[in-house]
Parts: sequence; structure tokens; C-alpha cells
Amino acid sequence: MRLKDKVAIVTGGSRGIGKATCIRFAKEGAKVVVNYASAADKGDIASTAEQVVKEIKAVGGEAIAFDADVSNKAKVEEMVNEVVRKFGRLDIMVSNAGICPFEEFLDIDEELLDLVIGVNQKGAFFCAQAAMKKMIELKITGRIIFTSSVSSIFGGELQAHYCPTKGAINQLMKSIAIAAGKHGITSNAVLPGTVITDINRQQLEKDNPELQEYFIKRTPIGRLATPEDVAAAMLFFASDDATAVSGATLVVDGGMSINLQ
Ligand code: NAD
Ligand code: RM4
Repeated sequence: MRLKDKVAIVTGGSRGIGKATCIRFAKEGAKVVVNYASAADKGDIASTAEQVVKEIKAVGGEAIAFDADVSNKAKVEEMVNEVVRKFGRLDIMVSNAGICPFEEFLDIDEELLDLVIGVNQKGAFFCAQAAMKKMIELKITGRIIFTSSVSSIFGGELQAHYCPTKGAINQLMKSIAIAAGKHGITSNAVLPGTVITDINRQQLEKDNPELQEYFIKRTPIGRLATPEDVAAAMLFFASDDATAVSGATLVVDGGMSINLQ
């Protein structure tokens, strides 16, 4: 119960890495807000978020689903206010929502570029800003955690819109760590490698399974990291073990990105 009585928002909590983080945080005693965006995301997304809430409640945890597009500043502020109204506090903001519509560099138009920057970069900014404001107001020594990526360091042929947003998140995280320190708030980022989720399932399981094989072959631990592996790193940053950790990046990729020789 490393997060007993804490309240956490996890953006993009309905699937993949965010879902695993919601479930892990709830098992550790946190009250969890499973954020999702019905308008921004195709599919039966509301019931997907509700399913995460059900899974958490089934094991005695507490959770609610909250529909808010993170690229909409007003919606993000509404979410933070509503969470504090309901639970009385906000201790942890995990800014995790992200998209990566794989596309050739020359085919990325302005609309797609704006979309990816809007969700990944501006969304992270809005979530961190709204959370930090509230934490200061309530005198809570909270935690802001970002899902960045190894793509913040390395490029990707079909990710010329995406990788720069992850680089920006690292710099945002560090700037916030400096601004937040005097309030006892920390800011850190987890950098997953390739994790099979809905964001890349089509690419790695259908379009280009050879790429998945290549990623596995170059991963020293012999398998890709899972959403649960990433959630464990999120928990570290959120827990009391990380009280003196701020401005840090933690790669969770089984060693994939350092294996060049
Ligand atoms: P996913 O597609 O399974 O989950 C994405 C989540 O973001 C979903 O819950 C979706 O509803 C939500 N979302 C999308 N647009 C949103 C918006 N506008 N507002 C609020 N929520 C929105 O993908 P995932 O792999 O779990 O991705 C989660 C994060 O992890 C992303 O930031 C992604 O860039 C990052 N990441 C993923 C990998 C990987 O290999 N899967 C690697 C590194 C980093
Ligand atoms: C990650 C990384 C993965 C990719 C996902 C979409 O940051 O680049 O390899 O599959 O994004």
C-alpha cells in the first residue's frame, strides 16, 4: 500500500500503459481517476475506461472514469477541479495520454502535426500546470509524472511529428522540476521503449512483424517491456521512495536502446 490515501489522475488511463498504471496505483491504495477522451479517440472508449474502473472496484479499490481531451485546457482544468471536489485532494498527476499516427515525413500535413503536438505536448503542459496549481493551493507535496519515450532521444522514420513532442516533454519535465521544487512537488519522466499496445499493434503485429522481431532481438532481456513494467516505474516516482528524485528520466526498455554493438 505504497500510495495509501493518495489521489491520482492518470491521463489516457483507459488502455495500455495508462491502464496498467491505474491498476497498479489502485492496488497500492490510491484513489484513481481513469482519464480518457471519447471525442478524440475512436471506438468504444467510454466503456473501456469504465471497464478499468470495474476491474479496480472488483479488487476493492476506488476509481472513477473522467472524459476529458487533454489538448483542451478548459477540460483539463475542469477535470482537476472536479477530482478535488470529489476526493478533496490531488497528489499525483500522471500525464500519459499520447498518440502516434505513424506516417511518412513527407506526408505529414499541418493538421496531423497540430493534432500530435496538441495531445502529446500541449496536453502534457496543460495537465502539469493545472495539477501543480491545485497542489500549491492545497499545500500538497505532490508528484507530476510524464510518459515520455526513448523516442525523446532517438528518431523514428514514421515519427517526425511524434519524437519532437517526446523531446519537448523531457524539457518540460525538467523545467517544472525546477519551478515545483520550492513547493515540495517533484517532476519526473518514464521513458518506455517499444511496448505492444493499441498505439502500435497494427504496425508491429500486422504491417511489420519483422520490426517487432528486430526490436526483441536487440533487447538484452529477450523480451519487450510490458505496460506493467512501465507502471512499476511510475509507482517508484509516485512513492515515498522517490521523495528526493526530481528532474529524472527513467528508461524502461529492457536495454533495447543501448544495444548498438
Ligand atoms: P494506447 O493507445 O494504448 O493508449 C493511449 C491512451 O491515451 C488511451 O487511453 C487513449 O484514450 C488516450 N488518449 C488519446 N488521445 C487522448 C486525448 N486527446 N485526451 C485524453 N486521452 C487521450 O497507447 P500507449 O502505448 O498505452 O500510450 C500511452 C503513452 O505511452 C503515450 O504517451 C505514448 O506516447 C507513450 N509511449 C508508448 C510506447 C509504446 O511502445 N507503446 C513507448 C513509449 C511511450
Ligand atoms: C514509442 C516508441 C515505440 C512506438 C510507440 C508508438 O515512443 O517509439 O517504438 O511503437 O512510441
